[in-house]
Amino acid sequence: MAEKFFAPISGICSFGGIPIHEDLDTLASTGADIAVLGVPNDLGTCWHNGSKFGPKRVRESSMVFTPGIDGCYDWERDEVYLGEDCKLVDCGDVTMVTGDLLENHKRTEEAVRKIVKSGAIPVIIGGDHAVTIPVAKAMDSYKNICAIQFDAHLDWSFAPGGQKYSHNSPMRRISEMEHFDRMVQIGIRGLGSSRKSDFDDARAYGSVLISAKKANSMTPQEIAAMIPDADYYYVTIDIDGFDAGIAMATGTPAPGGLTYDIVNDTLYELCKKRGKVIGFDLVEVAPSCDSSEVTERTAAMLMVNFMGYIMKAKKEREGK
Ligand SMILES: [Mn+2]
Repeated sequence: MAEKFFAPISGICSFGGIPIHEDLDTLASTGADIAVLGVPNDLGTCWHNGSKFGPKRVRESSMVFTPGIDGCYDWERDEVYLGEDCKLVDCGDVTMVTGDLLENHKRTEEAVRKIVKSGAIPVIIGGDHAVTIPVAKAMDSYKNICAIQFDAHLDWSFAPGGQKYSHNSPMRRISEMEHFDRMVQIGIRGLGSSRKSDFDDARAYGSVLISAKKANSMTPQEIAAMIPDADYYYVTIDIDGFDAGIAMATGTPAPGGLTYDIVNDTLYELCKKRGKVIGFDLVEVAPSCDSSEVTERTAAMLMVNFMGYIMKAKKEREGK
C-alpha cells in the first residue's frame, strides 16, 4: 500500500510530481485548473542553444518544490498554496520535429489551443523565447490581453535575416496580434538588447518599459501599479531577466538583472490586485550552459509560486 507522503527522489519526474495526463483531447475530463506543457524547441536561438533541455531539467528540479499531498505552505504569508482543491496536471511535451522551426510552432499552437479549450490555464516550459509566439497566438479566444514580460532583452526585432519567428522577435509578434493591446516589459537592460528603432516602436505601441535597475529599486506594489488595467494578463518570463548570478544557464545571460524577490513579489501583486492571469511561459533555461542547477531551481521555484498565486486568485474570484 502506498504510504501517505510524497518522496520527491522517487518516481518518474513530472512538474512538481503532479499527475501526468498527456492526451490533450481528453484533458477536460481531468477537470484540470492548470496544465503544464513542455515545448523543447530551441531552433529560434541566435546564440548558445540548449534550451530544448529546459522542460526535462526544470521538471527534475521542480520535484523538491512539489505541492505533495498538503499543498505548499508559505510561512511568511501564512497561506497554503496548491492544496487539494487545485487540480494540476502535467501534459508532457509537444513532440518536436528536428530542424523545422515553423512546424514546431504549429504543433505548439495546436497543443496550447487544446489546453485553453479544456478550460485549464496553460503553463509552458520552453524552449527558447520563440515558443512564446505560437503560445500567445493560441490565446485568441481572449480579447484585450495585456502581455507582461520579464526579460533582459526587448525582443522587438522585426525579422533579423528575414526570420520573423525567432527568439529575437516574440514581443514584436505579440504587438501585431489583435487579441493583445497592452504590454509591460520588465528587466530590460544592457547594450545590444535591441536597436533604438525597436525601442521607439515599443514605446509607440504603448509598452511600459521598466529597466532591471529601476525595478530593483521599486516595491512590487509600485511595479504592479504601473501595469495597465486589462481584462486578461499573459505573462512571459525569460529566465535571463533574472541576474546572471541566479540564471547563468541560459543562452544570453546578463549581469545587472532582476532579483528573485522582485519578480516573485510582482507576480504575487499582479494576481492579488490586477486581475486574471490566463497563462504563462518560462523560457530560455539552457541547462548545459551552467552545471550548478541554480537556474533550473530559480525557474522551478518561481513557477510553483506563480501557479499558487494564480490559483489563489482564481478561487477567490469563484468565492471559495
Ligand atoms: Mn527573451
